[in-house]
Order: sequence, then structure tokens, then C-alpha cells
Amino acid sequence: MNNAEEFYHIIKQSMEVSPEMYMKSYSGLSTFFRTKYRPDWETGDPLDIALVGVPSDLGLTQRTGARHGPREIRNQSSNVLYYNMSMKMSPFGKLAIADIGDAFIPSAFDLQNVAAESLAFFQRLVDRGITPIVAGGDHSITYPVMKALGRKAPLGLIHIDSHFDMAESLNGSNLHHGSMFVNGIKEGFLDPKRIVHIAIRDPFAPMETYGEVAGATTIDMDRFYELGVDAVAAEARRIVGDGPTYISFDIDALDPAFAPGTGTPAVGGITSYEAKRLLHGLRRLNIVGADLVEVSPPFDSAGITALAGAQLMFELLCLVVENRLSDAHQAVPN
Ligand SMILES: [Mn+2]
Repeated sequence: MNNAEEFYHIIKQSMEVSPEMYMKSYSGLSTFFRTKYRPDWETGDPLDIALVGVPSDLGLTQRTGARHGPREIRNQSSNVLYYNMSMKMSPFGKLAIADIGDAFIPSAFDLQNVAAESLAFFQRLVDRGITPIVAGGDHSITYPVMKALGRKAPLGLIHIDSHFDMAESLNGSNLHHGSMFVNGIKEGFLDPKRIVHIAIRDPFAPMETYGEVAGATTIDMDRFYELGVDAVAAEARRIVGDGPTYISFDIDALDPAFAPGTGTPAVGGITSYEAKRLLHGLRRLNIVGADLVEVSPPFDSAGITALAGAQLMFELLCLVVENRLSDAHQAVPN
């Protein structure tokens, strides 16, 4: 096949994923990237990768609204077409990928219960060998996802965010959108020496965070600018190595010019192109799960934050697909 034939072959293969792919992007019901909706993921055909929402924002410390994130990211994801020009691939066609809906969290008004119910949900997913790619919700939703994935072997973590999210306790609660990585280290499902924070500009952090004392690395915004995006990605690769690694992307890593719709915006962040390029620099790592959190549609303008979130979720999906198709892929040990 020549290049044009190969391209059209990839597009055709992608469109086989669901009938919605053939429809106009503005029509039909919204699923992530117009993939099939598979609420039968436990009883139906086997699935490799699940796109899933966790519409909870009880962990927020400031502006609210991230509970509306999954629905709006689904909506904007119809603008993200199925070919990744930088990675020269489509995530669709080779693996079973579907939108399985939102995590089952009936205790929606009690954060401890939300975390417990989410953990049970994601544990069932992980036990089936399904890789989750998650849309939040506030950042506290990351806690049960990582805990399910890191049950037998601690995870490395590439954390892209304007804040460290390494607060031990706030107002007497150790569960909120800035505590999950402390919890992860304390409970043993995160390996602190394989944690890297990227794009940090958090003015409320102590001089040395709980994570840094335990061995985590920080590439703050000043360092990001000094190094440049490709060197930042290379440093992240070096830190997490070949072991199972989780990527947690807080949309507030982006400058508010690119992502105004978020709960705790911080000026002086990365651009949406730098965010994409950073993720492209993380290819062929052993990514066992990922999330995109903190999109708050009530504070958004023209859907640009949800669109950025959808695009970054697509890049994460491409990374996970590439890893699952590679020899280096190691299933999460159960
Ligand atoms: Mn965060």
C-alpha cells in the first residue's frame, strides 16, 4: 500500500469501531470519540480498553463543577477525529475499545463512599485485564483508580498538574483533590521514587512536599521552560523506567488561557500543544492506566477546556493502545 492507501485503510478500520463513526460528528448520542457504548462490559464481548467517566467533585477545595466533566468531554470528543497525526496511528481497529459509561457510584454525596464504590468498580475492571482511561471528576477520583491498578505492585506516576496534590490532610479530611498521591505512597500503591510532577506552580506547597521527602521528582514550570518539552519528557521516562506506570493529567496544568474551565486555575502554565507534545514523548512506556481530571464545564468558555480535555484523553488512549500492542506490555499483576 502507498501512503494514501494506508491512510484510508486506517480510517476505514477506525470507522468500523461503531456505526456512529459514519455519522456526522454533531449527530447521535455522545460517547467518548463516538465509540460504542458498552454497559455490558462484564457480560458481553471481551474488552481491552475502557473509556469511563467518574462524575464526582466532592473533593474540590475551591470552584466546583467538575462532576459535569465526563458528559462535556464526551460531547467535545466528537470533534477529535480518529487519526493521530503526530503518532501516525489511529487507536481504533486493532483492540476492543469502548465507552462503558460512568463508574457506578450511587453514594454520590459522601466522598468516602464514592471512593469505596469507585474502587470496587475499577477493581472489577482491572481483574478482567481491561485498561481504564478515565475522565473526571475532580482529582480525588484518581485515588481509587490507582489503588485498583497498584494492588499487587506499586505504580510509577507521571503527574501533570499546576499543583503538587501532596497535602496530607485538609480541614481534618485525608480525602480530597489534593491528597491522593500522599495516600498512594502511604498505602503502598505508588512508588515515590518513580513519581514525577510536571508543570507545577503551586504557591501553597511547603518547601519540600511529602512526596519529595519520600523521593519524588518535581519539574516545576520554571524548570519546564528551561528544559523544553522534549527534555521534560525524556526526564519523566528516566524516572518511571520500564515498570507499570500511571499518567494523571490535571487540566489545570494548562494555562488558563487554554483551559479556563477548571476548579483551581493557575496562571503561567503550559500550552495545549506542549501538553500534546509532552504526551507524545511518553510513547512505549508501560502505561497501565490514565486519567484526565478537573474539567469544570460551568466555568468553561465555548467548550475549550472540555475540548482540550478530550484531545488529551485521545493522546492518552493512543499511548495505551501502542503499549498494549507492544511486546513490552505487562499486564497489571492481579
Ligand atoms: Mn490536581
